Amino acid sequence: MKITSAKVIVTSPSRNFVTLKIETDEGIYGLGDATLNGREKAVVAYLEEHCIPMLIGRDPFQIEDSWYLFYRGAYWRRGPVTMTAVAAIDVALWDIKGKALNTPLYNLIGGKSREKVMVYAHANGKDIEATLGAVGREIDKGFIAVRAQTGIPGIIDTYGVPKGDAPYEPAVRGLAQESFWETEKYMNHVPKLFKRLRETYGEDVHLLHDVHHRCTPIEAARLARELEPYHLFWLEDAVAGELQEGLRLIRNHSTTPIAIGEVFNTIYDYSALMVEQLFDYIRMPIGHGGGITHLLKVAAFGSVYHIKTGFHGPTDLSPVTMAAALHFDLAINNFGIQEYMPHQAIVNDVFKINYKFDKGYMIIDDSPGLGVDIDEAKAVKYPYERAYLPINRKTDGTMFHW
Ligand code: CS2
Ligand code: MG
Repeated sequence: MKITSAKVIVTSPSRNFVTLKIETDEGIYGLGDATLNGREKAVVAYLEEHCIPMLIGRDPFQIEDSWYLFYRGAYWRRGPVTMTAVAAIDVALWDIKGKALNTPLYNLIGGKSREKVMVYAHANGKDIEATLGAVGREIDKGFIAVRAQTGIPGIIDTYGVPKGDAPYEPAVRGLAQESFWETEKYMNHVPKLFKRLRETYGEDVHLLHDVHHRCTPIEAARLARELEPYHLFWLEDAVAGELQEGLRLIRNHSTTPIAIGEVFNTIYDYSALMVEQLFDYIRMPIGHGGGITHLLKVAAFGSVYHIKTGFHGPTDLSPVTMAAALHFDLAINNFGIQEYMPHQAIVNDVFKINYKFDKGYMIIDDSPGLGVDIDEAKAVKYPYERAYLPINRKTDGTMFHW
């Protein structure tokens, strides 16, 4: 079998998505998600100008060699743009192989270790009372794990809490919007939310929270320790991931489980943290972390240190990444949990999906390969529009982490 062509499909049903389609001389094609929220066109150019010419004529079954061709062969390695492009190629090749061998992708990576995948929902509200109600609604839908984010008194808008009733899509069309932040107000308020959540819903529901890179290590250590009585499933992105040793401070002060790495893109972002056991859940998604081939290595390395997966799964990763994640989550032993933010219904006009939510878990069918597809004719109906993620400043104007 030979790769005969490849194309990048950019479409925007509710938000921008970038999909790589690799076609072969046997009529089988594979899909990869190349969406990088707010930087979509950078990945399009990287794929079209620098990757696709090297793909033509290759044997799609040579997945390992292709991975190293596009990693080591790039010379300029790592980074979100490069590794999202590598991921899209990798997942598309696994999709082709599954279709060619007429078997679902999970069978190519060890077969099922479980029948279904535990997922967590997003619940948010403008204040604690609204967030309590939102968590209750997700529990009523059947979720057994819920991430809770709340507005903070004195802060106009904060990460994870949409303005008004529109579904939460952080990237907005037009130029980047500014929000303003005060860590102190946030730190003093969040423990009150989780105290109320445990008082209201008891101990059984898994509760998660995303700090979204906004604490210093010592602030994160204090927050993690103050949340200990509420037994969080995890505290996510407590500090900006660049300062790897910052996680040592959190670990020294608290037993609250730590998740990190949705903005990571290779094992090298994780390896030192794993060896020192400074975190508990791998957030790096298949769509940004070099694909299935690389995440298999990352998850295996993590398993030595009792680290589990907890893949990023927001609406800014396409259904192609969600399907790839679910196959991966079904197969590996050290699976932890999967983030599941349902895409808006209009997305299903373009992407045909083979997975569904069922009482707190996701189930994916046994279609060969990934099992998802894209309708190119429908994709054309939704033209790309540049969108920016917000930027975040301290209230004195200092540029901060969003
Ligand atoms: C968040 C994301 O889901 C999460 O954990 O961190 O929503 C993140 O803000 C977006 O993926 C950014 O595009
Ligand atoms: Mg996050």
